[in-house]
Amino acid sequence: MGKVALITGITGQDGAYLSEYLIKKGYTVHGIKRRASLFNTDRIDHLYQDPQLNDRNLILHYGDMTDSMNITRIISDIQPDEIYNLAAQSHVKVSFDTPEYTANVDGLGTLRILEAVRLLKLTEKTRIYQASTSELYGLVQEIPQKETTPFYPRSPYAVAKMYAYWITVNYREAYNMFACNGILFNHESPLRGETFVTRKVTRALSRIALGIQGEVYMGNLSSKRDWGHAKDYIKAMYLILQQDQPDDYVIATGVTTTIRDFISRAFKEIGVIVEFRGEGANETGEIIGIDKDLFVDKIGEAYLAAIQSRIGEKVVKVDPKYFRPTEVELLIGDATKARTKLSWEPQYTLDTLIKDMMTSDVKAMKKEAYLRDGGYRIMNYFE
Ligand code: NAP
Ligand code: F7E
Repeated sequence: MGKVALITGITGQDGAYLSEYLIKKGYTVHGIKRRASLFNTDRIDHLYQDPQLNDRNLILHYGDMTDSMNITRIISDIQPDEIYNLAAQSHVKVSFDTPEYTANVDGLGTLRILEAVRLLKLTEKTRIYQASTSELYGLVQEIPQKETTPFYPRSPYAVAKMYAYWITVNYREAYNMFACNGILFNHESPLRGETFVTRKVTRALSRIALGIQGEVYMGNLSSKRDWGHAKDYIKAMYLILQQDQPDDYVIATGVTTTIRDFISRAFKEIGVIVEFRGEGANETGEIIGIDKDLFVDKIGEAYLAAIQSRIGEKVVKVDPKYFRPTEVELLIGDATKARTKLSWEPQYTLDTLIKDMMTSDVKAMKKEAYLRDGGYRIMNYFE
């Protein structure tokens, strides 16, 4: 019989990729979803509809990380072999507005999982993966960051995740539990939440190219992130729980890039050349040229004249409302331990990640443009 996994945060980016990955490996996957006033299972709905995947292998339960009894009951009913604790209020900027809630979900939520496993006497059976984060390094004390680099969290999110990191280590040491931290650096995909910077950019640039958005307002363009693809990173989560001994691992690509450069590369992917000028809140990104063949190939002939008429216009601007009270300026990870001990290797580069995200968002935004125009652009949508 296949293994049983419980994924908290199954409706999020990582939960969606991980659940598909585990079902394909023969797992029965249980997930905790929140009650919402609108449908919130878009990212996993296809798992029910795919005839290749047995829909009985995916079972959803209503729940919330703030509700100890709910979590304990679900774990008691399921008796999982593995728990992947991915649920979190995961937006760093939002954590400054909702610090107590973020601490409750991201910090105490992890304790609730660990304590439920302990009280239910499942410590020998159930392995636990905790979604730790490169945000723990915050004001970095070492470059690049690895498992032994001291933490210096810079947001309520990161401080909550620091509690979760250490309570996971503590339960491992105190109760001999198979509980592990994956210290994952930023990972993105077409399923990334729309308010994280990469997805905000790939959506906005697609809309600008299609003429349905004029410009995009950004925050700090100079911060640097080590971005990988979520499809590569969920494989590391799985590998971490398959080892003989529980341990903590950094998962990263080892390449860091500014937000500014990410925007330039995403524009370049569709044949739009931008140049950045100015500093801080006065910095702007201006269209300085179009690679016609590439633009026609990626976006469509019908949109070419409109984008060419915008050469010389500023399409990226800065709005200080997106600045954070304390910023994490530089992240770059050293995943040597994961590469060596887990044999983990990312398949995607930053350019193939950008290509994947732009292709997906251009397609989605063409559909939006088509619907907005009442079918007028039908030829372009289907080209
Ligand atoms: P995400 O897309 O924001 O997904 C978060 C998930 O948590 C969603 O399913 C969300 O449900 C759920 N959730 C939020 N609050 C909850 C609550 N009170 N009770 C139950 N569920 C709740 O995040 P992600 O990018 O997939 O990241 C997965 C995990 O890895 C998170 O813990 C994140 O902090 C951590 N992490 C992410 C990255 C990254 O770069 N992506 C890097 C390091 C660590 P709804 O769908 O209902 O909102
Ligand atoms: O910001 C800057 C912003 O929100 C990245 C979460 O998954 O990864 C994520 O946290 C950078 C920051 O991700 C905008 O100031 C500029 O320097 O995409 P982000 P994050 O804060 O790194 C870590 C590993 C996690 O664990 C988290 O859960 O981009 N930035 N302009 C902007 N950021 C946003 N969101 N929006 C902007 O307009």
